[in-house]
Amino acid sequence: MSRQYQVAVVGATGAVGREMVETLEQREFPVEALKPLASQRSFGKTIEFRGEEIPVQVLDQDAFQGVELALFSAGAGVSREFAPIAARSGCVVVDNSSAWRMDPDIPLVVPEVNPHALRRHEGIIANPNCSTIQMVVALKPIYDAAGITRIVVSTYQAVSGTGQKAVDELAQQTRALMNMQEVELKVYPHRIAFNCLPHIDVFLENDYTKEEMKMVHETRKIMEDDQIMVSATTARVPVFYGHSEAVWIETGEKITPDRVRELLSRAPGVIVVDDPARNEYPMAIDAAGKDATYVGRIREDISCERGIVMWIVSDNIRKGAALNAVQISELLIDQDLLRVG
Ligand code: NAP
Ligand code: 3JN
Repeated sequence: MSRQYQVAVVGATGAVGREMVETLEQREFPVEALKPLASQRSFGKTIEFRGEEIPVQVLDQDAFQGVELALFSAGAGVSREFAPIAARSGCVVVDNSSAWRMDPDIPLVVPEVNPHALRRHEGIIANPNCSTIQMVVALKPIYDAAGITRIVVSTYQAVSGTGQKAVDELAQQTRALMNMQEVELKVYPHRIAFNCLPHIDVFLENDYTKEEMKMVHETRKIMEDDQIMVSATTARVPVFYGHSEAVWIETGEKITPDRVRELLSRAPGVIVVDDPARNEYPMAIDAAGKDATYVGRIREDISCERGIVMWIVSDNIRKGAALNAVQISELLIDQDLLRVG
């Protein structure tokens, strides 16, 4: 019988936390006992795991005693406070927030791209932002074959990236508008139904948003190349699940669209859907609930000699968050790294 582990999920009642619990179950992760943790608000709630209702426990300083692996998705503030406490008690943390991503001592990992970075972990491993993950999964094979000097990306992000309350807001506003009623604005500063907001996270001094700058910094760290120029525009669209991205790259050496298709068709975690003559290209409605990153509309950029353009789609809550965290955890076991120190 192979080894089983004591696993905690911090933020287990949230959109990402619930998906983490489901992913652990679906992938038959060797969980001996699951400890769902959340805030005082969730006291009395239960989380279903392998057909059992497990009581949610309130997160506190002692919550990690005896826990070997903790998947965090309760926001950056909680991660900043509790991830070091967990690591000090001997538990390995895979953190889904932005709290530790850019710390030079903490690995920022996408298993298909930089699994080797896990080797230097000291108890905390960061999971990148969803928009970054799907982009680097698709770009890494091209980077390895031809180099990438510049990336320009525009995202079309689903409301589930903002959590369950935003999913409810899009549904409510859509219903209201179809029934000639007033819409309520609670989560976003403007109506999201039948609209498109060029605004994700807060605006920064350079007029980009924080989400856009996360894509810049995280891409460079994961690809281990500070020279890649990246510019992002991130937009929220009225889609429930699945982020789409129009990605333009300039390569170091010339590469043809056929060669890109060939590389991506055998790349881990990627499915090429690229037959425009049959109206076949990746779409959020097809990616929702799936594990893969879908790539299509691969073509030569007519404005640049070494440019390639493509369309990349993935489920933001799965590969963009929960699945990537569970895949990191699986690698930790495979490489005998599920230990601190
Ligand atoms: P959500 O649906 O609002 O869930 C938040 C979860 O955190 C809930 O379980 C909540 O518990 C818990 N929580 C909040 N404050 C807490 C506290 N002080 N102590 C303990 N638990 C607390 O949000 P979500 O969409 O799942 O996202 C959660 C976090 O995941 C985000 O803030 C972000 O850092 C990260 N995230 C990352 C990505 C990515 O791109 N990789 C994507 C989405 C989210 P209660 O139910 O008890 O309030
Ligand atoms: O908006 C999206 O589609 C992704 C959202 C990610 C997110 C939401 C709230 C806080 C993050 C993140 O993962 O970067 C954070 C955060 O941890 O800063």
